[in-house]
Amino acid sequence: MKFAILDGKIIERREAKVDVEDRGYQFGDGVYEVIRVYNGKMFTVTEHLNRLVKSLDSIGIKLPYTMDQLNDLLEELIEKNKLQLGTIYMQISRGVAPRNHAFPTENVRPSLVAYTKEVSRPLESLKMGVKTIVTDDIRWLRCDIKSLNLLGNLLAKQKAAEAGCFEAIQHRSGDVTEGSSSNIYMIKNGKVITHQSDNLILKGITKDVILQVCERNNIVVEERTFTLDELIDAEEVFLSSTTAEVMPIIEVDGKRVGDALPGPVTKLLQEWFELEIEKRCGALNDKILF
Ligand code: PSZ
Repeated sequence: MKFAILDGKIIERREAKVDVEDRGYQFGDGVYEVIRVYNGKMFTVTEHLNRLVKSLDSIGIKLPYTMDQLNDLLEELIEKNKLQLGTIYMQISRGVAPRNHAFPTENVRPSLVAYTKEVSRPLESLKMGVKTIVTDDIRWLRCDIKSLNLLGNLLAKQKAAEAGCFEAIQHRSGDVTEGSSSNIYMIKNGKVITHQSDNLILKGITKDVILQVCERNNIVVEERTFTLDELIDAEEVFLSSTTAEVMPIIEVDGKRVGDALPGPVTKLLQEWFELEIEKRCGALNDKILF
């Protein structure tokens, strides 16, 4: 039997249902997080919970639980679901109220939902790299909020899927922002270059870990805007996310990156990232075979 969290309680997964007037369901009026679990332990959970609170603050939802309570609930959920390798999906909406664009005035309790999923590491793709397409970034101007509103991201990802690609790299007038569900990086003269964490991208937790690892290993990082032309011309390209980790990109819009194999800097970052997982969550059974 599987379990889920519904409004602060752990209940059977199939009993976890929300009201049709939940504002998350009607408006996407809420925020979410996806947390990776390795060896039954949450990776960078504090960073994810901090980002959750930041997202909530920016749309005026007060979290009805302390960080410690949330952390304990999530740990209990992992235990009850016997999750070793997978993800936790957690979302908070403004709550249930009669449909009205303006926020409810009476005290409405935000809805919290969380559940787990078994997800293996994408080892084959991590070793061989993935293909991508390029598409217009048609999203709103607060992509720093991890909002439930994902239509722009979904349309981009669907375009990638239809092209047989792993990810869609989005751009605004030729400036690369981020993937539909990932951050994007290029390597130029051995330097790691990625979009600055402003309102146009989500500040990835994986990105944070990668930048820390770069700093410790004296890899120069430039956080700046870069163009599609620079990207196509780069020595190496990769993306990052909670589940994709450090994922080499070998093709952009049908054009090969370098010699269409994961590059040396990307591979180093992958090795260091695995070490970081092991440091925080213990030894991994299956690793990327370099
Ligand atoms: O399972 C999946 O496919 C996941 S889990 C998290 C993501 C995808 N993506 C998060 C994300 C995102 O949605 C956007 C628009 N930009 C960047 C990221 C990377 O954020 P982190 O590293 O925190 O997962």
